[in-house]
Amino acid sequence: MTRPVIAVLNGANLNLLGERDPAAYGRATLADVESLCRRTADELGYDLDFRQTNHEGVLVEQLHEVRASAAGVVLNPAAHTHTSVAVRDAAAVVKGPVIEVHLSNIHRREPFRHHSFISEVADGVVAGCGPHGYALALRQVDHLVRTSERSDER
Ligand code: DHK
Repeated sequence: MTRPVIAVLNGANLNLLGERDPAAYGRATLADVESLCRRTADELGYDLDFRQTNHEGVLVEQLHEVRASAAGVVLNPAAHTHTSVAVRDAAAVVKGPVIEVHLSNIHRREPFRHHSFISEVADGVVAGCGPHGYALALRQVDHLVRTSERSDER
């Protein structure tokens, strides 16, 4: 029997997790984050579609690709969070719940990281919880899928 899929999409520079600015992002690698997501999704009864790109347009296309097929999306837009109306508009057309994740607490960092174009169209935001934030986001996607508590007003 096929299981529903949760897509976890990661933006620019997250391929360098573990070596880039560990004070902000910690020592876990993207492979570590993927393993945690895979375990969590499996426990919740989902298959996982985990991706990373350094290109804004590719992230837009990935959101289009999963918009109707995924039960929900966990999105760490990374730097595109603070710059991209295109990623915001693509996140807005995803049918299932979208939870925005940041490893770091963007509100405790430089002022340019305080604004997110994505939050306005996300069903929830997790920031500052490190890799565990992805597991929290997956649980919230599952919760929203099961209870259909999300607003359809975005
Ligand atoms: C990751 C990045 O690469 C930054 O550009 C964002 C985000 C924060 C994170 O905390 O996961 O500002």
